[in-house]
Amino acid sequence: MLYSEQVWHLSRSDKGFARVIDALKSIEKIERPRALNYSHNDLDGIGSAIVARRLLQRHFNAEVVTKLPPHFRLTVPEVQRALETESFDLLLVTDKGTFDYYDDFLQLLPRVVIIDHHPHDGIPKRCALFNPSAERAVPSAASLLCHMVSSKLGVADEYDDFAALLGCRGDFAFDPVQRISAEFVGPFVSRMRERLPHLFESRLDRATMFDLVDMERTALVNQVAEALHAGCLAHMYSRVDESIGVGYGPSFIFENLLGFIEKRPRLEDLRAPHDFIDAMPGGEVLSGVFRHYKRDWELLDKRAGSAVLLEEIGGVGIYLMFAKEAPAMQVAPFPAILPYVASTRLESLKRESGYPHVMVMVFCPKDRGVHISMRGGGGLVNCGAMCSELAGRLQALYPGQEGIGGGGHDRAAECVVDKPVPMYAVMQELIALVGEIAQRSKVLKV
Ligand SMILES: [Mn+2]
Repeated sequence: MLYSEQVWHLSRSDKGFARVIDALKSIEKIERPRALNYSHNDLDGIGSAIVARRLLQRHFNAEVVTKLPPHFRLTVPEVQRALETESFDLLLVTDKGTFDYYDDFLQLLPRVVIIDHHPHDGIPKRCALFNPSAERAVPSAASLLCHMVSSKLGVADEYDDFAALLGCRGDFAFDPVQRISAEFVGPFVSRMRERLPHLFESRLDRATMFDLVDMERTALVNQVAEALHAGCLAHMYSRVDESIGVGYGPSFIFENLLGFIEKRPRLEDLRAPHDFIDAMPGGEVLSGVFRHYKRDWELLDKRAGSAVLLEEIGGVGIYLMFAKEAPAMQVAPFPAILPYVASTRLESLKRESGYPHVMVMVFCPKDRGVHISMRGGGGLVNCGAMCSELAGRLQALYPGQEGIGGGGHDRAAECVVDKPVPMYAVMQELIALVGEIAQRSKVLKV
């Protein structure tokens, strides 16, 4: 199917898509509408914010305020605070989950539009929601969903294409070297491969965080996306290197991408990662951050060398990795670098162990407590379910204790347990949980 056909088909078959288009069109009658966009602070969220901003500005002559807060779910008090000093005609929430209480924003503003690709946590009924992944697992990226809306309205141009492609890359929705794509993003990725083939060509170079199978090769789109991912950590590196001086990495990358687009570079002429970085207004700072990041990656690559096989659950080898994050990432409440390094181990552990699938559980002591990341599982052992079960058990053991939470996707999830819960208690519960699930799966097999 062609991408244009997919968008046309969705606009007819997906009620949420049609509602989002209608809700956006309703600001057409306002002369200079004002829109407030909250987006996720990762690469996909930034791609979404860029496509959304350009759509609102160019098609609706809107004034857009973009916010990329550090936490995932948007809360009512947060929006209330933003509305204390300014008023808006539209609230657009992109790549920030699907929660039923998002309907409550309608008490604050006349129009609320949600564009998201996470499994829902209660479906909002009154605001306009476009989320093809809400009810069943449809891997995609929010920046592509924004691009679909922009395409339907006839606005998306080559720079929106580029921003959406980076978002899809950031969320692991396709792999240019292995030439595979999640089904939903397939038509878009094929179109991009035709238009900008040099971004997809496999090249012999340092493997990036996105090169999970073949460690000898990468592609330009992976290299650029990795530099931008590193840039999102710029504020963490500012704490250890004063010369960086970035207050908040995600906003830094958002502004740099907008500045890049403003110069209207010919994308087909940019042939190396540095052609992109140098074309950004903060290119020099980004280069410095990227150097820190690559050094840290090497350090963590060594630390991640010692994964031990804990158990086998239904044919999936469960590995435990005990390692610290890079020094500058000690205070990060989010998966910074180590979990991505762990992902690059899945393929070699699979080969070594002979299991058809493996899962890596990263046990990472940080200044604030313990951060556990789970990766892999081959769709047989669910990372998100395990992380939320572990968090639930620890919450029951330490009632009233704040800072315990866990959940995520099928093949990538997090569990964070803040101090004063002792590290041994977290380890004990984790091991007990793996033991129980293994036991259960053996009983079921018999
Ligand atoms: Mn996303």
